[in-house]
Amino acid sequence: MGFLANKKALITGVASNRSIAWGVAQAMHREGADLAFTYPSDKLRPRVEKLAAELDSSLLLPLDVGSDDDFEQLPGRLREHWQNVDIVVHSIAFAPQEELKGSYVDNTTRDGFRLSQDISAFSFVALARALRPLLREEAALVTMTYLGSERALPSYNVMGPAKAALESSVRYMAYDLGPQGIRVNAVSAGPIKTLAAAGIGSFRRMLDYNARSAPLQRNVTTEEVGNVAAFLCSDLARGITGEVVHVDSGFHIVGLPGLDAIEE
Ligand code: NAD
Ligand code: 0WE
Repeated sequence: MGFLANKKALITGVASNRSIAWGVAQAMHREGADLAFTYPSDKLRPRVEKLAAELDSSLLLPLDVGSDDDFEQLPGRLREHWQNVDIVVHSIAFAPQEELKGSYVDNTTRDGFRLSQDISAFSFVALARALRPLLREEAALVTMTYLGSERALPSYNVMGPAKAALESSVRYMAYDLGPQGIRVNAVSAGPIKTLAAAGIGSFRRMLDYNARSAPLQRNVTTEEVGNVAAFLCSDLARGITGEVVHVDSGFHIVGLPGLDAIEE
């Protein structure tokens, strides 16, 4: 029996079979969880529906995290099918494409800053609040973050402060929900070529630099990220909350990469 047997997991952020959320869903399904999925628009529903079916799920709920109305309706819609939820996966980020290039100081607008904080950081606490009445005792929430919250990197720009806010929010959510036995954690994934990475200039070069510099000398997969997210949401991780676990081949611990790696 899998380590998530008899658990019910709500998964956000599946856009394709390359999505990190898809890796998480696969791992959770493998470990015995029942899955429900959210989709951000009617246009994207069929894609999510098809993928959900591959993991024996037909429970689909609309959720554009920019919509207060969707958040208000989410618990009622979920309750039509499930009495409660054990696991919530948040795997959503957005910033305007024009702000993910060039100078952070010159290119960051008030609207872009607000939007990235709203969709990428506020949405996690909003999701927790909306689902709070359905959360089982000992429920677990997990979100996806990136090293750009802790370090300055080229082009990540306005997403850096958004991920910093998300990680801080993880700690405040853990602090707040801990007394009820509810845990909140984040996985800081290394770079992976997903749709959210598709539009980024020189992403290929970033992937190569990461692979060459990291102790494991390779990039991570959505399967590896998914396994850690599944672990964090399982009873195996009962003692872990408010944590940010790096799944990045060790890239974040390196001070200076092996000189062979950067001089090749
Ligand atoms: P992805 O494009 O597959 O997933 C991003 C998801 O965000 C999509 O499913 C999209 O529908 C959803 N989304 C955007 N705006 C939304 C809205 N208003 N309402 C609801 N959903 C919305 O890309 P991904 O790389 O799997 O990204 C998932 C998460 O992983 C993000 O938080 C991202 O920051 C994080 N992450 C990605 C990487 C990477 O290199 N790919 C690394 C570390 C962390
Ligand atoms: O968090 C992310 C991606 C976030 C993201 C990506 C996009 C592209 C399309 C947020 N908003 C948008 N908006 C769009 O219009 N990652 C960790 C992947 C990523 O994105 C980068 C990276 C890495 C790594 C952007 C610049 C530099 C590195």
